[in-house]
Amino acid sequence: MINLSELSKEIAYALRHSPDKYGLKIDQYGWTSLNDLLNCLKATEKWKDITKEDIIKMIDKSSKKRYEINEDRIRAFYGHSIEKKIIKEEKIPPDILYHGTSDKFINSIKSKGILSQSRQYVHLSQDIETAKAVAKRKEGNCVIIVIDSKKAWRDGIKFYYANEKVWLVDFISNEYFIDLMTFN
Ligand code: HQG
Repeated sequence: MINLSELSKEIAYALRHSPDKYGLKIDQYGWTSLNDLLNCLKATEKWKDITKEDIIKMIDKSSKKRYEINEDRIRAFYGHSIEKKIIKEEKIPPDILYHGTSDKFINSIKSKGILSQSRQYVHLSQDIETAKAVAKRKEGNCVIIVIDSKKAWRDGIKFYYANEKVWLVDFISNEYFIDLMTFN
């Protein structure tokens, strides 16, 4: 039986962080060859029986929309940390967006703004539930920062669309923080 969650993590590693380790070339929009990815996984003991259908199933069954297949290509919608910046589609954001984080980071975020850290973009959530899920991945209490994306966009900040729940931006200054909500 293929463990779909482990498969998703392995593919995240290959498409977002370390394509070189898999011998994959990622183009400027994040695409790579699905066959190359399959062949490289099949060469390992763990994934020797993997099929294209397993990858399709993993994408379909996941609660998060992380990957997209287009004919013989696959890409991750967000999360990249590779050196070459992935070009994302610029879009007008909703008036309000959210950033889920940990109370451990909040003092630094309050003074420096939201930084992309090891990733190419800052990740923002479309709704509070999504932001909570993002925050829960981190140690500590969840903090949700409410962001005035309408004002930021009017000020010329570019917003990029990742999927229905995830928006990307290069940096969010603390002047756009409307509210902070803390959860245990
Ligand atoms: C924090 C997952 C101190 C930031 C999620 C975050 C998302 C600061 C952490 C996607 C800071 C980076 C991305 C500052 C930001 N000082 N800390 N000035 N500015 N931070 O994992 O947004 O499941 O790189 O708040 O669901 O948590 O992988 O980013 O806590 O959509 O598909 O630095 O990854 O999706 O953490 O998560 P991350 P993220 P997947």
